[in-house]
Amino acid sequence: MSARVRLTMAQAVVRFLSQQRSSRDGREQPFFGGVFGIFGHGNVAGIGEALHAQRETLRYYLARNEQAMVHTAAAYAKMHNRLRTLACTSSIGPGATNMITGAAGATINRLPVLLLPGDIFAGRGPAPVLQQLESSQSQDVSVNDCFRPVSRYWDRINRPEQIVTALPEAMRVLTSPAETGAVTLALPQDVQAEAYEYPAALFEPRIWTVARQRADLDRLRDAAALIRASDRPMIVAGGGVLYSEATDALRKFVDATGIAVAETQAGKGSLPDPHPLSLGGVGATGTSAANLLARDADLIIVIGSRLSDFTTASKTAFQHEHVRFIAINVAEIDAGKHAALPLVGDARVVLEELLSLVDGYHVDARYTERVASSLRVWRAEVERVCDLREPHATGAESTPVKQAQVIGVLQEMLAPTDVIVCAAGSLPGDLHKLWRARDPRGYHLEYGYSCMGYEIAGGLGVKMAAPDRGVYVLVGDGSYLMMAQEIVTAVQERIAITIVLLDNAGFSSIGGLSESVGSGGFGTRYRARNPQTGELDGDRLPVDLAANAESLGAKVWRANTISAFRDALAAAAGYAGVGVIAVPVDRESRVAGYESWWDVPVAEVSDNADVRRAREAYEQARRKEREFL
Ligand SMILES: Cc1ncc(C[n+]2csc(CCOP(=O)(O)OP(=O)(O)O)c2C)c(N)n1
Ligand SMILES: [Mg+2]
Repeated sequence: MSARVRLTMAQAVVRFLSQQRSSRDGREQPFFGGVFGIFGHGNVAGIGEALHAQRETLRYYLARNEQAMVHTAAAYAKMHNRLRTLACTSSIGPGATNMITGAAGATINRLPVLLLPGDIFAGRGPAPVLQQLESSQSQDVSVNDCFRPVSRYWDRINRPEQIVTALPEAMRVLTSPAETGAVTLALPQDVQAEAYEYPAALFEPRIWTVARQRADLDRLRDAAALIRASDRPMIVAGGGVLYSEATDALRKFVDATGIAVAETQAGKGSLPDPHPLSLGGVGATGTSAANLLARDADLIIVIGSRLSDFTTASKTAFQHEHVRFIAINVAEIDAGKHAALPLVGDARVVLEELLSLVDGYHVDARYTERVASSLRVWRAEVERVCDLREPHATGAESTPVKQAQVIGVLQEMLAPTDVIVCAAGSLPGDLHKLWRARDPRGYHLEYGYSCMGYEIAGGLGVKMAAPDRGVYVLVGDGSYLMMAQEIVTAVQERIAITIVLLDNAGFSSIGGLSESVGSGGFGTRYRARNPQTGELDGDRLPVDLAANAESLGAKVWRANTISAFRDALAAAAGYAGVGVIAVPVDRESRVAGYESWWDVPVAEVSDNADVRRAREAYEQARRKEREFL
């Protein structure tokens, strides 16, 4: 019999994790950068004991909220192009279910995270235990079943030997570019502590090679023919370009063919700025340059994108009558969207092979001139929107700073390799339009799940993955209030990040949306209940988020003007801890939409005339939605 080693299930899991490595293009690295966790009775004696004993080989990080630690792991994985991640351990019950939102975010964004929620006793003896969900239909149910739809692999370890097959499966999914997402191994608390004679081979170092899959040759030839036959092609670059490290291949492809590139939120930085063919963001929050070209394009080459409604402007972005799609993607589910010619494979190798097949093709001079002139128009618009002149004083109160101006200053002052991190609110749209990403890793947006609360937790993961880069978290007051506690974790770990907190006393984004659907911004302002009206339109709330950040251990700068913001940014850059720059911004100064739309259904019947008008406009706009079959 082969060598065996007697360990608890938890000890075996931790030992296995510490030995896993990933490799791509010959670059090999440990797959797990550590384990984040919060202990409770459901994991302290099992996984907790194992992490304590093995802390030299796998570092434990104490987080403040279980949802946040999954965001941190996802951000870490994204920054590592999915070649590394963190594991997350929680207790049973609420500690476990707190991770579900993070799991959904990771799976939707196709980012590997390993979740190890504690679970109720497999042996059932003392049931029902504290925090146990009881069912009258089955004893084989726990709250951890809620992870199933948000996990790409889900398993419950009811016997210690089950990990011998479960752990390699977990790794296969985590390291598969096509299948990756949240992987959940629910670990019953009694089984965690149970010993078993494991095969020693389970703990040998393992290298998971992340392959660069090549596309079918016939389809490549068909794609080349489509490109050669097209007059107005355009590329939509998504996150897959970045994960595949295909930015050089993309640049070579467009330099040779003259095809312009528009970017999704996840793909921003695919063709780093400046480049004469970089149109910026596309779709609902796209630039006028990208959206006008998209409207008339006869061929869209989609690379590494899920084609979400923000990218396609709810299927209104592409209006050419005979528009066709080619989709390069590792995942079949994405490669087939919009009836695309599917090139299932890795972005980099597929682009390289496609380039050789379109040798000699180049768009005509009219196309090139059109791209250049639309970019001139767009750049002038960005200048106008980000106007950095100090706002004038109006009466007693000075005009508040506009969010676009804050973005303008950041663009001016940040180094190209610095990373901005953001997820929800009005910022993602503004950034998608206005930001010029000068480095493939410099623009970190979680816009698959757009989860309020990702920002600070995500910034932590970004900085852990790229300690040499400056990390700037851009967060609205609403998102800050949902999840600011990871400032404490960053302070604990001596992780230096700068948080730019844009405070507009509520939801500028959803407030604007509410107005556009006729509901007047109802329920989106942070105001006190007004005893006269009974509504939330009373006094400003006596809330001081800067003081809150300070109390959590951050160094705080308050900036009410552009020049104060500049000074604060310069000071924060030299600060070795968590810095927070609090900027009050004008809720009503929004960046417009450009040649685009987003499908948000408006009430079909209403007593409110504004709603009826909005519904009319909605029905009109929806006619542009296309079915690509
Ligand atoms: C967890 C979560 N809840 C609700 C939403 C819906 N939502 C999107 S943006 C937003 C408001 C964000 O407010 P804030 O962070 O202050 O940004 P602002 O809109 O003011 O720019 C809400 C509630 C969301 N994206 N995530
Ligand atoms: Mg706000």
